[in-house]
Amino acid sequence: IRYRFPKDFWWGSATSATQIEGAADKDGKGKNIWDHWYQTEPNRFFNGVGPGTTSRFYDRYQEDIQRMKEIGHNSFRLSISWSRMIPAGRGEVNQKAVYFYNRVIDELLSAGIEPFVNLYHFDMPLEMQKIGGWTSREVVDAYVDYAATCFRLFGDRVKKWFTHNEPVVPVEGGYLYDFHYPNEVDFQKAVQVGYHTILASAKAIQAYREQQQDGKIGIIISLTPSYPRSRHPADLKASKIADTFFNRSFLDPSIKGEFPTELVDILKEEGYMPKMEKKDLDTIRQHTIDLLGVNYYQPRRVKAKEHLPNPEAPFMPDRFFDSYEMPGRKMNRYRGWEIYEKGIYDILINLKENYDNIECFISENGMGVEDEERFRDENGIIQDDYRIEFIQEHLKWVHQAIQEGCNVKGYHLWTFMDNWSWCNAYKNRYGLVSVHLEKDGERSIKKSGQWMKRVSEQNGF
Ligand code: BGP
Repeated sequence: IRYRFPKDFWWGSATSATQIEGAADKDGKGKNIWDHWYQTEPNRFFNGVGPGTTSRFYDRYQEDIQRMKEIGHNSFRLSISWSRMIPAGRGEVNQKAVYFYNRVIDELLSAGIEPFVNLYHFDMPLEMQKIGGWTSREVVDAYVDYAATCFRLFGDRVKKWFTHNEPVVPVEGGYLYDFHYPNEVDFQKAVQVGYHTILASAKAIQAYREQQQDGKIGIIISLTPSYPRSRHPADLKASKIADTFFNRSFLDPSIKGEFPTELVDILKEEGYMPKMEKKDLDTIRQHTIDLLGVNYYQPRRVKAKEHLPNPEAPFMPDRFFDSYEMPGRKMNRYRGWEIYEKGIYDILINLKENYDNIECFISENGMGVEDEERFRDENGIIQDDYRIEFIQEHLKWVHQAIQEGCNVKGYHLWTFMDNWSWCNAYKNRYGLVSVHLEKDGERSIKKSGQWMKRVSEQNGF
């Protein structure tokens, strides 16, 4: 074994409730924004396939957990669906949801798999969106109550909690670039949403500690390391601003308890400061995370702006930089994302050097590929060698970072089994296990799943 990982390394995968559970209107679940958006605009992104059509983990979790065990997982990330737990977002708790999540947690534990539980994965309850979603302070309070309820109900067995997955995505998708509900373009709202998410995270952490829970609590952030086109000062500056907007605006408050001054200066100067209450900044300062989840898919390539921004156009972060397509870059052409393995190492080194070497793990990394059925061999196994190579090349860099002292505790792949996705339904498949939708969701372990089994059993490759 050439690449050996530290003892007790977390090997597993990540999922989210909306993407795998199905049972979208079963057993008292309330609607969330995805159920609603699909109902009102089924062909916008979803190719006519909505969040009701998933691998049906809700009904099939027992066999799926057995499969996780079979491929060597010692840990697994799921999210709790807020609108399943508390259908209206606040108020009454749905006992059938409590029963379901209890069963999943217990089943995981008895299979020797540690549950990592995330509280918010893009799935705002519709009733909460109606009063403004994350733009609303009331929603922050409702979220904190929901979080506290989950800690109380499941905290005896769940010891790794996360307040949000990728808080930048609802900001970008919902309020800047139009790919998440409510698909508005409004920089002021975007700032408010980002701010409230961080505040909600700090308040949930506070609630967790007030309950004297003995696990760890953190946040999952997608990091897109920013690389300038050249060492020219204008390119360097553009890259730094992009990094501040998309990475540091969530990393800094989560770990250091404060927003980057560069960001605050821009917001002040441009007149976009969020609405805040007096004690908020103290709350954010006092309740920082124990553990960081890093999602990494792609880098951000940046150059100085070539043309002055149109002053009439709505204010956007990219009025400070242009994106840049590096010649010769490696692409995942299905998703349109660049593949740059060393990015994962650069992220980890940055955390070591600038964020106190916070305890972290790779909470998502993965490769979506279209039409994988064409790779199914005569034994029914999908020969996804490209995925094995993708994982392996990233793991080499994670290994290197560990050799250099980075505090990395695990690697979770996106994702366990092929799932429904926000903007392309089932077009791209990411799983270690395939899900055959035409054959009633039949599962089969891909070659990458068998490979992951060996990697986790040998703790390396
Ligand atoms: C991350 C999300 C996941 C997942 C993944 C793949 O940003 O946390 O929910 O969907 O990206 O992206 P996609 O499904 O859009 O290809």
